[in-house]
Amino acid sequence: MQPSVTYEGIREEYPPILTLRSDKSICQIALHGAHVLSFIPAESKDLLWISDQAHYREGKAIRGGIPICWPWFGAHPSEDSKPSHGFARISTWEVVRTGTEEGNPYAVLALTTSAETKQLFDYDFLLELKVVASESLQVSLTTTNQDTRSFVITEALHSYFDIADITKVRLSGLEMKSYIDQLQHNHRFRQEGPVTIDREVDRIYQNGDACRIDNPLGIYSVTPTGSRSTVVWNPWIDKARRLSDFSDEAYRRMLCVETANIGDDRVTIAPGESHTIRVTIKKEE
Ligand code: TA6
Repeated sequence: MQPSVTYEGIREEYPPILTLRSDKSICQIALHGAHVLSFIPAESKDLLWISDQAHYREGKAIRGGIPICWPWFGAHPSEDSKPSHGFARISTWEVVRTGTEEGNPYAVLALTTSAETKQLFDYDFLLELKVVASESLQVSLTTTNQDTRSFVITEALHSYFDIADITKVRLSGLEMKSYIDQLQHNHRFRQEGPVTIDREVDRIYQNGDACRIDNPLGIYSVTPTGSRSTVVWNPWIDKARRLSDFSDEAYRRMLCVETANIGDDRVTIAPGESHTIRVTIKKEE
């Protein structure tokens, strides 16, 4: 099979999507939010989870896959009226180029300053997402400051993984790392041993190292570059029920391990400078 990059819609009302296809994997990306929807290595199931109640419309983030949180993570620091997790994931991006690199299909999408973005983030910027699909999935988000003033961002590649049964997951690689527990008044703790999940978890770890998600579907590696924070989130029963795009039992199937720069790890970018955060996802077994 020749590696290819093609446009194809998967649902009538769905924004256009790109499909990166080779004999190693298939990856789909929606232009809405430059949102990686799926990554299916050969002879495997999708490593990413998408809600069967996801919204596919303007102004809404798609629940699942890899939403891009930019230029802020979580609630806006001072203006509640601004969209949670920033505006990158609810904007329509442009396809800049596609092709193959060492036999692997890739796509580069871009979002840049507009009147709408200036309302929310009063700086000139260029944001580029590069996705390369091989046996692994490499997602790189590059911010370039096109303004005359420095600006500060927080960011995340907010990856949702399909792990089949949350009660049978062990997340390793965060041992002895400190973390902020967003469910315990942002108090700091230190991780003892692998992370297992038996309740709502929403933690920001001080971490730039690779993690491994050992689950009933296999072992997934999540390797960050240019990232010093890792967020681990599962909404569990009550929060999942409060989310309109989450079926009640869906919390059992998913786990977020997010490659980020948040809080003390925020990034200051000087005029003309660029910064890249990257995650490489692979099914190891
Ligand atoms: O994953 C970390 C987090 O900030 C959680 O607190 C939860 O809110 C999640 O992101 C999803 O946020 P969203 O705005 O997509 O519902």
